Amino acid sequence: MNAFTEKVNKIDRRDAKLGMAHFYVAFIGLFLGGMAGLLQTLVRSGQFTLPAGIGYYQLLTLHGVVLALVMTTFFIMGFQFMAVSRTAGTLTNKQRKTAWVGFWLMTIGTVMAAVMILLSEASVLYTFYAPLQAHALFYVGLTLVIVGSWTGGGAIIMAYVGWRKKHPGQPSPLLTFMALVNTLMWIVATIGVASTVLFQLLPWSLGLVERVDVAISRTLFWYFGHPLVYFWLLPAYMAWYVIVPKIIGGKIFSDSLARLSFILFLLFSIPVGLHHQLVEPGIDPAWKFLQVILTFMVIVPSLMTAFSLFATFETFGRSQGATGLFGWLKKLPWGDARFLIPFIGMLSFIPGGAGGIINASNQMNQVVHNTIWVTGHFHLTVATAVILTFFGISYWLIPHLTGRILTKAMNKLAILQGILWAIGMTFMSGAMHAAGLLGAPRRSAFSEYGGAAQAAEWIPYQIAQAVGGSILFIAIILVIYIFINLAFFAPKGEEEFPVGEAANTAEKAPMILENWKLWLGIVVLLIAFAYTIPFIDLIENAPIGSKGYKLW
Ligand code: HEM
Ligand SMILES: [Cu+2]
Repeated sequence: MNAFTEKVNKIDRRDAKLGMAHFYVAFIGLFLGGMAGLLQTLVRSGQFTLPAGIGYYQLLTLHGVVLALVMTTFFIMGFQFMAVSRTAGTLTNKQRKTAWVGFWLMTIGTVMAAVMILLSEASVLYTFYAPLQAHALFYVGLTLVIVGSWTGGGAIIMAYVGWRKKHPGQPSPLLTFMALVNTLMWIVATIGVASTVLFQLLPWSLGLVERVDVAISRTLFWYFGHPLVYFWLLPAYMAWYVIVPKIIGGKIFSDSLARLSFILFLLFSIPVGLHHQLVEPGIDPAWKFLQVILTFMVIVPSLMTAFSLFATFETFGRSQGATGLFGWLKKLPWGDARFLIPFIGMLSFIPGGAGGIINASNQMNQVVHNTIWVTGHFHLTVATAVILTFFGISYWLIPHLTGRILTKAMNKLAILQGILWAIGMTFMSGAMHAAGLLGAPRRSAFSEYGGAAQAAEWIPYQIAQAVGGSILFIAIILVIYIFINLAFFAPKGEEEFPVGEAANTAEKAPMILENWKLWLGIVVLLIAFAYTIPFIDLIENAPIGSKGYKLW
């Protein structure tokens, strides 16, 4: 590599600062949320009671909000800015300023929401379902987080448009394309949650209106809540499709296939929220059925992804002389944390995805609905597949941004960290799945339910969850230690920002994949098709609504 490309491949210092600001917040959130998670498992084991008047729901709200809403959003925005800066070029001053405005809006909003939770004014869980009613400042805080993410999203859109103007007729760089798709999906999805917060929950908690329509509020929440999980997942897919191939020394299986799968996620992740409301009265089963069918469409790009990734691994192994059915597995760089940790994430997505198909199936959903099985499911998907991939990204991206390197010793520690996480999650999530099948409810502190025999069956699994939670907390301490090392103390040097190339460089991605009028048009049509009549039904048959409740 010559000096010129070296220089081009390094992220500009001003952009690096923007990235690091996001990662500081994300890792502080990880630590606080992880501590809450540990305490939850201890409470649920029956061996521990919370001190100082902390409520279980207060703790659980903190855990859900800080990890699922805040830590993920900050990490993702930071990573996407860096991916765009690396592949479409340094942000312009205007773009960077916009991104900073977004960062500060999100940070102020986060602090407001967190303070309200800590003051015990907002123990409404991260789904903030009405008729539970939080302090208005909690809703204002969440609104600022969303508006901030739109502002940051605006910077990504500007960077994309700028690149396209300078390179007419050319497909955009793959990572930039992917960051753009995720941004567009996020903006369309968050319109739902912003609507319920601004038009329903906020006026209601301010006392401007007395009652709220619960079913409409939940439907708007889940219009957002399902694509939210794809907002978490697609950045992990960016790493799996584009970064991991480069780390192992291989090639991206197909650039066009990767783009097509992202477009399919854009189309099919939004008009499916009713699969979270399968037991909700007031929505005609026909529409639930339709949205379940649309949900299953997402299996197509998921399997395309699995196929591409393993094709990359096998092709690489065989190029290194591997023979036999599985000989290529031996050629993969198992000692490299940047590969191993996201790889464990990919593996956990296999049972995670299978569980998702169960949850989305009407009949099986009746068995697992509101049990702790569901919690087990999303700790496999977001808290393992996605988060391990984020750790894997951090282990090269943080030093890249701070001008340091991941030393051999830190790499070893990182591997230990990833393996501990996987073991802890296997205990915790496995026990959650099992207890859920035995009927144990989610979102519940310890109870013997008046000595009921069924509740006694859950206790061994709750103890296993606490064992898993404790192992996970050790892994959190390790990841924070490594983060601090990479941010402040590791030796100076150049850590690579790996970006893969397609196996077939002659293949030019079809320009129709960048026709946003077309794709966003289809998105709008699908949403209108899936949601218009259910919404008309909900409005026409609206009950008088509910007053607010504070049950804590
Ligand atoms: C130290 C690691 C972790 C531990 C020990 C842990 C533990 C737990 C436990 C025990 C619950 C369920 C409590 C209940 O339903 O009563 C829970 C819920 C939850 N966790 Fe975690 N967790 C961890 C990491 C994560 C991560 C990394 C994320 C997200 C990225 C996450 C997201 C959630 C969410 C969204 C809930 C649901 C909250 C609700 O039902 O309102 N957790 N966690
Ligand atoms: Cu969903």
